Order: sequence, then structure tokens, then C-alpha cells
Amino acid sequence: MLFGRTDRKPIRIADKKVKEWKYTTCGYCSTGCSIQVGLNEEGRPVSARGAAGADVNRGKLCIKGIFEHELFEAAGRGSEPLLRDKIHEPYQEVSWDSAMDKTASEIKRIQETYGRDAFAIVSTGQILTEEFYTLGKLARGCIGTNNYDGNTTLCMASAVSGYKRSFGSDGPPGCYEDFEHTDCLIAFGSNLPEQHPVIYWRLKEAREQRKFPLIVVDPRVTMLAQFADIHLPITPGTDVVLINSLMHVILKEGLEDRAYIEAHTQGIDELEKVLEKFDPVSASKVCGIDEDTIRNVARLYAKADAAMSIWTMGINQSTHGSDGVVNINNLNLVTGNIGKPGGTSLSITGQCNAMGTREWSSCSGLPGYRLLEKPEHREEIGKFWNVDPEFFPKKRGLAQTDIFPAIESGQIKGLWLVATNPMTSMPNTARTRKILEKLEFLVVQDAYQDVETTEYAHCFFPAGVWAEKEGCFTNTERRVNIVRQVTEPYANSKSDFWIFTQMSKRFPNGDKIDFPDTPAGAFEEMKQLSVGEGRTLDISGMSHEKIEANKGLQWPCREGQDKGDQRIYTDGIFQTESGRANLIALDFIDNNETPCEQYPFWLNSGRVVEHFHTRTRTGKIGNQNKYSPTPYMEMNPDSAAELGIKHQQYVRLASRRGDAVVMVQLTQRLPRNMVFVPFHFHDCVNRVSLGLLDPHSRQPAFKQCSVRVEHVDQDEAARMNKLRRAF
Ligand SMILES: Nc1nc2c(c(=O)[nH]1)N[C@H]1C(S)=C(S)[C@@H](COP(=O)(O)OP(=O)(O)OC[C@H]3O[C@@H](n4cnc5c(=O)[nH]c(N)nc54)[C@H](O)[C@@H]3O)O[C@H]1N2
Ligand SMILES: Nc1nc2c(c(=O)[nH]1)N[C@H]1C(S)=C(S)[C@@H](COP(=O)(O)OP(=O)(O)OC[C@H]3O[C@@H](n4cnc5c(=O)[nH]c(N)nc54)[C@H](O)[C@@H]3O)O[C@H]1N2
Ligand code: SF4
Ligand SMILES: [Mo]
Repeated sequence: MLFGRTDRKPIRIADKKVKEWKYTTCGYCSTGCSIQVGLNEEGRPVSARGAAGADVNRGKLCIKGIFEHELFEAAGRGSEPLLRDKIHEPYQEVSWDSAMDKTASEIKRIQETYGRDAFAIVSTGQILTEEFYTLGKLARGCIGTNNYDGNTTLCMASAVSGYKRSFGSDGPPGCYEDFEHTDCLIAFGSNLPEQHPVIYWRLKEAREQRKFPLIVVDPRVTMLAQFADIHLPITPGTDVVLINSLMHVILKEGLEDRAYIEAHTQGIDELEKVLEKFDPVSASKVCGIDEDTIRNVARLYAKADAAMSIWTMGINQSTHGSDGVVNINNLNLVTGNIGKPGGTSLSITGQCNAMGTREWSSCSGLPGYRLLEKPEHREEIGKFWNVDPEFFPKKRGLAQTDIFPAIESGQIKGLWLVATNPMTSMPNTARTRKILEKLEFLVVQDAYQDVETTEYAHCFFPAGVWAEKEGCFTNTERRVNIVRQVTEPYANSKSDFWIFTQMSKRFPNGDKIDFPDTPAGAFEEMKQLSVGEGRTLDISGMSHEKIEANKGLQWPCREGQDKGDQRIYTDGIFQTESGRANLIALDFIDNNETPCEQYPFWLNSGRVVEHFHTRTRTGKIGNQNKYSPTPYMEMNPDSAAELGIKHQQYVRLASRRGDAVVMVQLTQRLPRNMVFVPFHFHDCVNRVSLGLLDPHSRQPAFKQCSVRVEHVDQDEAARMNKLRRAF
């Protein structure tokens, strides 16, 4: 029997003539999917599929992974090193030696003239762990600047800071398998189906097997909220108040896990005292969730045998980001939900290797979660690297979001950007532009030459991307997976690993310090540094081969261990001095820029499934870009009607910082007093955003500020929009 339309030819999937499938790991998000890239007869990547038997994705991939093999030869790749004396003048193609010599001499000139810390390095969450380790060695051991940080300050800094405050150390305690054991899950500010589609698939499978309540806290009706049992459309920036109120109810009704609190935590008395005033009636006035719902959710969560929380940028990107994380940890500690199957505080990480940089890059310290502040750590690394420990600073330098203001105020004169595009990703574009223009020397190291930030650079290093290189990524659940090289770096681009090791030879300490020749050599060093009394980040039981054979291994994985541990803190012993987790009482001060008469809308920003960040990759892949080719803004139809705005009309979005022209998409996903703009487009939402900093993590509050919406000339806007769609 024939079904459906019979007058159409069946869809044929083109035969890509794959000769060989090579194992590697996805380079977009932190889910950590195992991919096989198909190579044709000439060895060119022509196809991709999810690796069967990989514990994370079990054969699945999302749209980004499926088309990832197309990015190697996408438009705008950097092919040769570039140099120029002045910005905005034409670049000259130069040899690698010339580009590196010039950069090294500029670093030295700046350091000699203005001091060692006047040259800063800002890296990423998107290069390989071995590259991070090597960059750390270069930055801390050879160049010796203390102003060395990563774009992860825009992303995971609040999670790191919150974990450290609660548990004494960084490191997500849970894993994806927890979905299969949990009896209740709260997701705070995380839109899994779009941002971590394969983690969402794992959650969905688990819910189909064993129905358990999914509660989503998000001011927007996200895709995840649509699948939830209960959606809490919270007032932006007030998650701390909601969680305080949940704990208020739990403690008042005696639903806490007293035995766990007494055995494994400290600080309950102070916490209980502060929670007194967060009764559901008072809290509801601040966080916008009604008192009955607060009580209902508190009871559901506390009565579940195992309950877990996940969160992403809705928590981290707030002036209460670090506090939000601490409070999620508080909630799980008082209900005894840490380190047990289905009971955990699992931060959903962002970039593919945001974990790798936390672990090994030395960004905020020294490798392996070691601290600059601890003399014994400086000694240990000094000895291991053959550097005088006195060469290391004694406390961490500026975070990324403080490095930029330090350029503005003249303390920092030179900058090296590695795999990050602040012209599009930082709040307040106009300010970022002025800051970059002030630099005496800016070097940009990126896989794509056409990133907006290159416009402000003196030197450009074309880097290899993703599986043009070899090394590891660590995912959200502490799983180390291997990126195998499937193709050569594009044109004359070079791996980041190569660039760092070559650069080391241009600094005096570079002769004394041994820089391994291969990423596998760097991995061996990391392994040696990972062993030690009480170290959770132990990878001594791993090797590149064993990681590939297992399609990823979680840390800790100690020598002799077959597989790593799925969870940490299972014994209730934490990395604090007393071994107890800290319960930290949190008050709430509302310091957000809130809607007012002049700027009546909340501005919320985030992501869509088909694009990744500043679109250097996904903007050039036809099957992804076609879904969102244009900067746009989601708006509630009622508020649009009030302003006389129609679907797909262009409008101007204005804030106290600047303005941006976007196309309106009407949707009921948003409340009437909020607009939402994906941040993927240049000269768009970050021209308008404020990005107040979290006091603990220095992460910007990208998601909370206020704007107004104005009419613009439609023809002019359409013409401008066409011009900016360069690719
Ligand atoms: N397709 C795709 N996937 C990605 C990325 C990408 O660019 N594209 N980027 C990766 C990276 S680096 C990251 S960090 C992650 C980000 O992943 P997510 O954090 O899931 O994504 P976002 O869209 O930034 O923000 C999530 C939600 O936070 C909500 N939110 C805003 N304000 C608040 C608030 O005050 N409280 C609460 N509870 N929620 C709030 C927003 O409404 C939004 O729906 O995604 C990763 N995965
Ligand atoms: N308004 C608003 N702004 C935001 C956010 C938001 O939600 N709202 N989210 C923030 C978050 S969570 C993040 S993570 C940041 C991301 O901000 P960015 O890190 O600035 O954005 P990306 O586009 O990921 O930039 C990474 C760059 O690295 C390059 N690259 C990729 N792979 C390699 C490689 O192997 N080697 C080298 N050398 N280069 C490589 C890419 O081409 C790209 O130019 O944006 C932040 N900005
Ligand atoms: S879910 Fe993340 S890791 Fe998996 S294929 Fe998609 S982008 Fe890659
Ligand atoms: Mo991120």
C-alpha cells in the first residue's frame, strides 16, 4: 500500500562515498558527543555520524555535530599569518617566524616598559586540554603575566566560584546517568533541547522509562519549559530568593535530611536564621512565583527519594550568579542530595572544553586545580616545570572582565586573544571597540580570519580547528574524550599546540622548560600532576588510547582503575579544611537594571539550536544558517500590538548603552514585559546589554537589563540588514 503523496520522488540521501570512518569528539557544546567523521577516497571529510556505543550520545548527534565536518573548509578560514603596524590599515601576509618574532618582541617591549602584567592573555573554552596545559606553561612559566584568563568568565565562572564556596573545590559532582535514578529534577535557566540537545535526549529517555516531575525555572517558555510538568516563570535575577523560600518551607515543615546536614555540612544555624524572612508570601512578591507553587515544589523536591538540580546561564549570567550556584548547592545539601545516584548539583557546562580549561589551563592558578596562593603548589609546579617558583605570582590576577577595563584605564597595553571573539560576545560593544582600539599590540589567534575582533588586531595567527588537531576535551560530567585528528590544518594554519610551543622558544625560560613535542606528551605530564593525596582530578588511569577504546572516561580515574568514577563526594567528604560542605546563608540585594518608564522591557538574551556563539562556524554552514540568517528578537504579541508592531517588522532596540536593529518574531514564549534576542549576531544584542559583574565570579549579567523598542524605517533597515549579512 502507498501512503502519503505519490507524486513526489522519494528523498534520496546522497552517497558520500565514505571510505573510512574516524573517531573524534564534537567541538561545539559541552555534552561531549562521540563522532565518527567519514572520509572519502582522497581522505577528505565528507560526512559525520554519532558513534554507536558511546555512553554519552549512543549514536545520536544534534544538527551542529551532523554538519561539523563542513566547517574545515568554510568561508573565512585563516590561511597565512598576518601583520600590520597600525590597525585599520591593510594586513600583510608574513611567515610564521616573522609573525611570532614580532609578537614576542612586542610582548617583551610592553613588559619591559610597563611591567610584566601589562601584557594580558585571554583564552577560551574551545581548544584541547593539552593545548590549555601548554598555554598555561607558556603564560605562567615563560611570559610570566598574571593577567591571564579565559572567555569562561562569560560562561562558567559562577559555577566554578559557587562549587568552590560550597564544596571547597570545583568539579560537577554528578553525571547524565543521574537522570535514570532521580525522582525529581529542577532545571534553572537551562534550555537543554536547544543548547544541549543530546543531554536533553538522555533526560527525555529517562522520563519515558520512569515518570518523574520536571520543574523548569525560566522567565521564558523555553522548549524545555514546554516539556516540563511545572514551569516557574521567575522574575529575572531572583533565583536566590526562590531557592531561599524553597528551603524555608523545607525546614519549617521538617522535610530536610537532618542526618546528612549533621554529618556532612557546617553553617546550618546561620542559614536557618537568614531563611526565616524568606517565607513564601514575602518571597513571592520578589521572585514572581506564587506562594502555593513555592510550597508545592519545595515538598515535591524534599520528599523525593533522590532529587537533582541542573542549571546553565540563567543562573551563571547574573549579578547573583555565584550566589545562585551556592544556593542550589545549599538546597541539595539540606535535602541530602549530593553524591548519590539521582541526587546532585549538576552544572551544565557550556563550551566543548570549558571543563578542560578549568582543570589544566592555569588560568586562575596553576595546573590541576592548584592555587597560586598556596606556596606548596607554587613549589611543586616550579620543580616540575623547572621554573623558579618565585617567578610565579602569589595570587591570581585579573579576570577577563577586569582585564578589559584595565586596558581602558591604561594598566594593560598588550593583549593576546586565543579562540574568543569579544567584539561580539562581550557586553557593551561600543566600549569593547574603544578598549581594543587603545591597545599598543593585539594578537588574535583564531581558526577564522573574518572574526570581528581581527579588525582591531596588529597580528593574526591562523589556527587549526577542532579535528585538524589531536587531544582531549572534558565534558559536563567530567568525562574526558579524545579528539582524533581527521584532517590536516587548513592551508598554512597551525595547531594551537604548535603555536604555543614555538612561542615558548622566544622567551628566556623557554630553554629551561621542556615543552613536549606532541599532545600525548603533554597528557603524560598532566597525568603525573594529577596524582596525590585527596586529589579528585586524577587522570593517572587514562591514556589517549584507553580514552578512545572506552569512548570517553570520567575523572577521577586512578591508575589501575578500568573506568572512572561516575560521581564525586559519594562519601560526603568535601575538599574544605574540615571535610564538611559549607551551607552559606545568602541575603538578596536587587541591583539589576529593571524595566522603567523610559526602558519598559526586560532584555533577555541567549541562544538558538542552529547557531553556535558568534557564528564563525555555524553562520557559514548552509543547513544551519538558513534557519536563523538574520538578527531577530522574540516579542509578546500583545505588547507588540500596543506599540503597533507587526510580525517580521524591523525595530530598533535601545538601552542606556546603545541600539540595535532587529527583526521581530512574535511569540507567546515571552511575558509582556520582556524581549529575547539570540546573541549570535554581531552588532546586535551586545550593543545594548549592560553586563553588571557578579562580585564573586566577575561574570557579566548578560540576561538582565532594560530596553525600549522603537519604530524604524523598514526599507532602510532591510537594506542595512542585507549589507551586514556578509556570509
Ligand atoms: N545551539 C547552541 N548550543 C550551545 C551554545 C550555542 O551557542 N548554541 N553555547 C554553549 C554554551 S558556551 C553555553 S554557556 C550553553 C548555554 O546554555 P543555556 O544556558 O541553556 O542557554 P541560554 O539561552 O544562554 O540561557 C538559558 C535560559 O536562561 C534563561 N534566563 C534568563 N534570565 C534568567 C533568570 O534570571 N533566571 C533563570 N532561572 N533563567 C533565566 C533564559 O530565558 C534562557 O532560556 O549552551 C551551549 N550550547
Ligand atoms: N548577550 C550575551 N552575550 C553572551 C552570552 C549570552 O548568553 N548573551 N553568552 C556568553 C557565553 S556563555 C560565552 S561562552 C561567550 C562566547 O564568546 P566567544 O568565545 O567570544 O565566542 P565564540 O564565537 O565561541 O568564539 C570562539 C572563537 O574561537 C574560534 N575557534 C574555534 N575553534 C578554535 C580552535 O581550535 N583554535 C582557535 N585558535 N580558534 C578556534 C572561533 O572561530 C571563534 O572565533 O559569549 C558570551 N556572550
Ligand atoms: S549535543 Fe553538543 S556535543 Fe552533541 S553533537 Fe550537538 S553540539 Fe555536539
Ligand atoms: Mo558559554
